Amino acid sequence: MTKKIAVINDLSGFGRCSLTAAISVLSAMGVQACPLPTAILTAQTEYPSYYCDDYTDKMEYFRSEWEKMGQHFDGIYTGYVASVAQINQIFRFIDTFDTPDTFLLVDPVMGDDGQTYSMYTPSLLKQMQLLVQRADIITPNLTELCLLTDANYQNITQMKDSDELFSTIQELGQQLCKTGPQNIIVTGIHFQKEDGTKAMGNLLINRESASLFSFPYVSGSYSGTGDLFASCIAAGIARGDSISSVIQLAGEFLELALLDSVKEHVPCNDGVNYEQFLCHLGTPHF
Ligand code: PXL
Repeated sequence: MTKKIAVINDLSGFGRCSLTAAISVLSAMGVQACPLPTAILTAQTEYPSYYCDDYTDKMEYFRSEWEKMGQHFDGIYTGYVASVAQINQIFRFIDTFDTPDTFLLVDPVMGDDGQTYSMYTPSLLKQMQLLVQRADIITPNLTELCLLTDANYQNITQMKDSDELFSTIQELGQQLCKTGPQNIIVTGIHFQKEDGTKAMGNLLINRESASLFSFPYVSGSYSGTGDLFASCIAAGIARGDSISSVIQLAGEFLELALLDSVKEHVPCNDGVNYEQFLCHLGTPHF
């Protein structure tokens, strides 16, 4: 049976992020995406100008209609949220559809590179912290991990010793594991390898241990890469891949897309050239 994931995210015309990323990645990985749009935007919010049609009031229709249909999901996957009201709608959705055989992946989208996105407010963070506690797996970048744990981003990114850096991040992640998700993948950690080369790491943290997946560093902070990564993880879990193998697969997929985007001088707001590499995601990895 084809696995099914409810994807709660916005639809942005430009930026190759949110639902655009999720629907294409899930489909390429053989998983059905059931989109619940939180907003429809002409382009993601980092562009200098965009128009946003907010769907918060429509979210309840999706929940109640899907309940009437008797739908069941193998996974629920949430991404960018524009407001506290949207997170409250997500709680209602989870109360209806998060059964014991459903996993909940929360990508706590709030910022990047030490900066928060324009929708961020302290009350949104509080509500996101509660949502994270309900999740089975979360995929924060380092900025979002620091927000969730009230840690100092500057102090952490200034650490030169990568052992110290990773053990600090592991401790923060395990702090979150105590009250919530069994697995945390901290994405986009910049560090220096022993041979002095720059690298980009994803750290998988659970209550007992942590493991690092490292990839060559590619310059530039592109829109949607976090969404593409989380989408790979959601689809991988649904189709039965091990978490480690799907982190590796997602990292290789993003590396190809990033290298091509740098070569083609793609503007960061446009997101990465990933479409031609979707075919790499097709085979399950156990
Ligand atoms: O990729 C995260 C994201 C998703 N959706 C919208 C955004 C952003 C990041 O800025 O603006 C609308």
